[in-house]
Amino acid sequence: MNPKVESALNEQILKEEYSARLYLAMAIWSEVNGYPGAAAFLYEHADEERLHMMKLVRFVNDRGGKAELKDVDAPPRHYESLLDIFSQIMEHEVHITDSINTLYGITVEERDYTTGNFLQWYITEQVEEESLFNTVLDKIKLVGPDKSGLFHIDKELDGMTTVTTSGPE
Ligand code: OFO
Repeated sequence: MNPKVESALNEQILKEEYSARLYLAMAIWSEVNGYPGAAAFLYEHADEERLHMMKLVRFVNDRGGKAELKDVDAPPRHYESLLDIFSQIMEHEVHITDSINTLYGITVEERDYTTGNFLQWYITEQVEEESLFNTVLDKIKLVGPDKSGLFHIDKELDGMTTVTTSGPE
């Protein structure tokens, strides 16, 4: 495997692993602060991020490279509110989208079209995630600090599954 692409994929593995930990930390905060629906949603999303990481791990190894695990930072433990959580999620996902786009750019520069093709799944996934989280964030902004509004949003989040883009396993 092209060493530049391999190293960039390994950086992305770290980012996906951090994403899983970030959503886990947010789920824990939501659960102990009276938002069981948001907790269920975020626990599920943490699992999904781990799948994003695993898909990269398997790809790197299958293509003759070696997936590397690096030190993962601890995510924040304290959050101010659901608004704070979903604002941070949006910011984080925009950063992940940038990172996937940069990675895709490296595959083009290195003429590694197989990896570029594989990354299409992540590009589509990011579009869907940003749209989903934007919808949730808009709703939270709309109700503001109103407790009964937040109660309803929390209930709605319980039934909302996080997006999984179908595609190559
Ligand atoms: Fe949130 O999609 Fe992976 O990181």
